[in-house]
Amino acid sequence: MIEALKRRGISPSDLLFATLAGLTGVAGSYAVAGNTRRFVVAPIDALVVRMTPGEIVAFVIQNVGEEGHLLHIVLSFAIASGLLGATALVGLAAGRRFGRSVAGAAVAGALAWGLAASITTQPVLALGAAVPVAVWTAVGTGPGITADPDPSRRRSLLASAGALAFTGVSLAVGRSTGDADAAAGGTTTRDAEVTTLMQEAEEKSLDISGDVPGLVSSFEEFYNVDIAEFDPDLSPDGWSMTVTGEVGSDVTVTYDDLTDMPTEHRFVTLRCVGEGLNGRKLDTAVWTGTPIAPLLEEVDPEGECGCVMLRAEDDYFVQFPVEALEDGFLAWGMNGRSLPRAHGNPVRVLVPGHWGETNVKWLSEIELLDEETDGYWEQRGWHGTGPVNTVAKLWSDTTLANGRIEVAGHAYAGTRGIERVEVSVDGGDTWRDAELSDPLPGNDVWRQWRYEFDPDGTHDVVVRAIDGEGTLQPENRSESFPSGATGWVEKTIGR
Ligand SMILES: Nc1nc2c(c(=O)[nH]1)N[C@H]1C(S)=C(S)[C@@H](COP(=O)(O)O)O[C@H]1N2
Ligand SMILES: [Mo]
Repeated sequence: MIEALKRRGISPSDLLFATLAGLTGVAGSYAVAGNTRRFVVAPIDALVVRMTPGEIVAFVIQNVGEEGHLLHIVLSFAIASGLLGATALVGLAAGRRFGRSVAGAAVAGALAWGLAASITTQPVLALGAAVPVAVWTAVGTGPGITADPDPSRRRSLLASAGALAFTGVSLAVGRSTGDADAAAGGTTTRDAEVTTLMQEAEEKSLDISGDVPGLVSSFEEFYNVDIAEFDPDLSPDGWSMTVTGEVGSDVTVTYDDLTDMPTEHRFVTLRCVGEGLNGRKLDTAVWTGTPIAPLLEEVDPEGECGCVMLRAEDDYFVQFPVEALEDGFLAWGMNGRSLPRAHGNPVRVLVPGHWGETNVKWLSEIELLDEETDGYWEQRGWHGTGPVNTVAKLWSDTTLANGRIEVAGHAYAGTRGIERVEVSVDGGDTWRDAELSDPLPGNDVWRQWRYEFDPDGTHDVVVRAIDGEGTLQPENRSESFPSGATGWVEKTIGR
């Protein structure tokens, strides 16, 4: 293979410097753009996500879980550094041809800049990728190139060490660049009403000894599911959303228009259809926003199928019956702060009682359709646009100081509500009522449950919920794919 490359005029040293240029180019881009969509890897990652076949996505979610993100990020990183490295290869050849390293650096830098700028549409930030590529190309064709096409060992070592150091520094700089509000909450907008609601949730939380989250999940606790690795980084000022498609007339609303509408604060629980039966992708927040219904009335929907497609800035899309939006909510606040980037800043949709996937983040468009079409997850085999399944989680078992065992968790049934949670400590032969937290206001909120018993050897503990319509949670067990996990959570406990 080295022979084949040599015939094309590419030496091992060229490969080394192209690799270093590719690596530092990606690092430089990260330093200036941070963990945002302006980083060269981000749009490539989005493309990889879009092009990965559904069977592979489903397989990865079930067998690899959250770490699955690593797979596409590594691939996207390799593609980005490979492309930038290729521009360095051209530069190295040009440098040698003209006998001047400056010429080579200029060619590589210009190509790398054009590449990064067209991938990210950020001409200025693209310099972050182009400059390191130019520098390492120059070093690779440094003084003496005409006499000796292979730079000395010493120079190669120095260049490699320099590239590593540069990458390290870039990582540190990039981490602080774009990430500030990604995971944590945005600016404080907490008003008295939200404070009161958060207090109410605090007071209604059961006194549980085990490790069970309270009735409101903090920003750190709240689960996160994104199709891409890089969340859109939008500002409320530039944001607008259009209601379009089969409507009398399109309506576009800006952030200011939206926040001028009647404001409400609601407890809403989200649950991901992809989570395991006793999984933790189930959380609750106090959301601040405005009802969607008045906006829909304004456009006068006239689509044949009575269905709607929601679209987002990360190219996510989901389709479901427009009816579901009638109680829907457009939220711009979470737990008294502006929506964090990770949860859809500036505006997300909340659809009461429906699986998490319908709760579109970074909303950009509501399109009334004439015909049903699959959404992002439906194209990949999931059925997660309808109401959630009822579930009672068994999230903790603790031996108390008095020797009794406490079991506890949350129960959720969407808009049906939770009426009762029953616990069996003998594998399902006999059942007792668990203690339940007082219901929070709202029609789409979980409840905590807790149960204490005297241990006697090993116990097969089973837990099941009865929803607000009196329906018992189905016992039959099924995996999350494709319609959400079902069954009673069961755990062997005893010491
Ligand atoms: N734009 C957009 N919206 C999205 C998603 C996404 O990847 N992109 N993921 C969906 C899924 S599958 C779930 S479960 C919820 C998760 O919301 P959270 O990350 O705020 O917990 O958002 C939904 N909305
Ligand atoms: Mo989800």
